[in-house]
Amino acid sequence: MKQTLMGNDAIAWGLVHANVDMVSGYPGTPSSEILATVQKIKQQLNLPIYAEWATNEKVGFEVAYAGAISGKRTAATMKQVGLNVASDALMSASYIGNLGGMLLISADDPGFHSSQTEQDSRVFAKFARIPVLDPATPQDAYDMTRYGVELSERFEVPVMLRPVMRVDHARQIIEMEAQTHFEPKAGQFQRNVARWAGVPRAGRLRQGHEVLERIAAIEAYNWEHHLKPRFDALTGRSKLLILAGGTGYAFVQETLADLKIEADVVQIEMPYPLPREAIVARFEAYDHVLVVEEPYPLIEEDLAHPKLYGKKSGTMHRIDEMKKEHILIALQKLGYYTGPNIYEAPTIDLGFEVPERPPALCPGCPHRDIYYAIMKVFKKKRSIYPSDIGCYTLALSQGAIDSILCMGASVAMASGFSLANPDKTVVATIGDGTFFHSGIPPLLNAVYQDHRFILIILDNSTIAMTGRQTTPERYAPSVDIARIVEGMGITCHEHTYSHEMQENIDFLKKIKTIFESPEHHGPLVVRVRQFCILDTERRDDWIPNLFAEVDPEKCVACDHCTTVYKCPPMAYNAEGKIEIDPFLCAGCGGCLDVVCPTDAFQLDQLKSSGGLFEE
Ligand SMILES: Cc1ncc(C[n+]2csc(CCOP(=O)(O)OP(=O)(O)O)c2C)c(N)n1
Ligand code: SF4
Ligand code: SF4
Repeated sequence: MKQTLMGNDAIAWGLVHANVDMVSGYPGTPSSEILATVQKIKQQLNLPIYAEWATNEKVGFEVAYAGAISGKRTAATMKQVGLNVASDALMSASYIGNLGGMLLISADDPGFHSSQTEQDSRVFAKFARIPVLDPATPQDAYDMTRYGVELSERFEVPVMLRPVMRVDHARQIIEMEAQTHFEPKAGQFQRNVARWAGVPRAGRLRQGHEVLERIAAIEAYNWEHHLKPRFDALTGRSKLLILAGGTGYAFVQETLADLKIEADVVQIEMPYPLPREAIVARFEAYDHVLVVEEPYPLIEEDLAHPKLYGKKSGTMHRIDEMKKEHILIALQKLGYYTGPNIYEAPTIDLGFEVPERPPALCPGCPHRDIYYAIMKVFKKKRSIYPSDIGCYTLALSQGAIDSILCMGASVAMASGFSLANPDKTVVATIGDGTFFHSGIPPLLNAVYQDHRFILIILDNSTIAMTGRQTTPERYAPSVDIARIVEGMGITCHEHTYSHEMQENIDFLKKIKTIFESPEHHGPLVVRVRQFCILDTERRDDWIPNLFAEVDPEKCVACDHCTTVYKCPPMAYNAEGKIEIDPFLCAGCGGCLDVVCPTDAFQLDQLKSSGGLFEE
């Protein structure tokens, strides 16, 4: 059956068609749609699948891994930086192995589209000594998902599927199973303490030898089943051989066709483990071997050969994502193409400058108001603002954030900043999703070591940034951030976001007084209950439908609202004064008081009474 699918949907269908009935993951672009689509398929076809968001990637991996140890077919999904979090479990899982097939799906993001690093999950697979499959297209992603589960079962080790963003989010007409005959395996844990609970040194040393034997066997399998048939099919008509992994394979084919160049091309479907000797023996017939892969030079480093050209040799780009222009330039450098750069983007003179539009918080997002209030109460000169990863990271453009590292780091960095800068007030911010993910251990650390800072938990009861996935608190009301904090023996100061800015400011002034009082010591935690404007389940309970407009007589174009408050509907008109775009304004009313020094924001009576939309 043919079906147009996005890569992540293809992976989800691949899991279902591989009879995977336990999928556990943590959201993160570009991987998030995989688990969400499994959830949809489960509902549509009424399938008995466990498909749930875990509290973080390590937890997600471990849930799936225990299922695979019990003989079930399972999968864990995450983005590449999530694999850092799950890596502790992965490293040991590779020693111990599994019985049922387990697919670890780690989606990479070459080009940093929505990630803080460009790291290469294939390198992690090599580090853990597990095989990795690198799809070039959504069709590959579907096929390799099914194949990866089988491979994992055959060799009793987790197998990694490493799609990149251009595979996750590309759409393609896919050939897939027309019918879903879902036949999951029953879980049957077989007690085997020596295997499942092997301890150093005796148990793990033996398993270490098994890891080496297993990876050697997979290497040989890679040659027999993947690489040898591809090398045997080459024409040998060109002196150039191209080894292409992931999207590189698709880009190479298009580039060669565009430039009308003949070359032998081998797709490297499993970039680790590679049978080096067998591969380099095939280099004899060629003058040059170009490696096209992303983002790191993994294949190039593993094959290390004088005829090899790629990122390390400076022939291919070193950073940023794959594009045809990079391959054209490499072909020029190697002397196989002497024509013009047909991919160079033309410069078009529009006659005006297109203003930059950096990512911004949504109109009406409460994060904006809380950051504005923080800056009003805890003045920049006397404060340090460590923050975290979530929608609120976008408050960077308000000047309300001084540091971002990785999920959960705001809390431990607040500890570090407070120790290193005792003359400053450290005001850290973190979302509820990130607090559950990895914010709790550093807070425990700060409590028992008595580190002095303020932590503001921005609790919108969702993981907004990656598509509003669930947080534990949302669907399990017994999970209460305040009680978690109080369980550490400290008070959780509660505030409910108000569209009246002065109320937010007054609350934080009280917090400042408590924090500065001689009796206070250690971390002071605040939980601000708020909402996400895209959260349709809760939005109407929060939005007061107070739409704003600007009194042109009062606006002095001081820039305060466009630089410190920064709500997207606020823009300059032809007279250089601020106007509010009525179609962008969300009616949150947040800007009506305090924000404008000349009080130019006022209620748009017509729109606020619904008049603008009446017949
Ligand atoms: C280790 C890791 N996993 C996943 C992500 C993807 N990610 C970015 S922000 C975020 C969570 C944001 O949720 P929350 O802290 O509740 O803030 P909100 O977006 O709701 O304001 C996630 C999962 C990441 N950056 N790093
Ligand atoms: S998606 Fe929600 S939390 Fe994120 S910026 Fe928009 S309103 Fe704020
Ligand atoms: S009322 Fe003001 S703060 Fe709220 S969305 Fe409209 S312009 Fe932005």
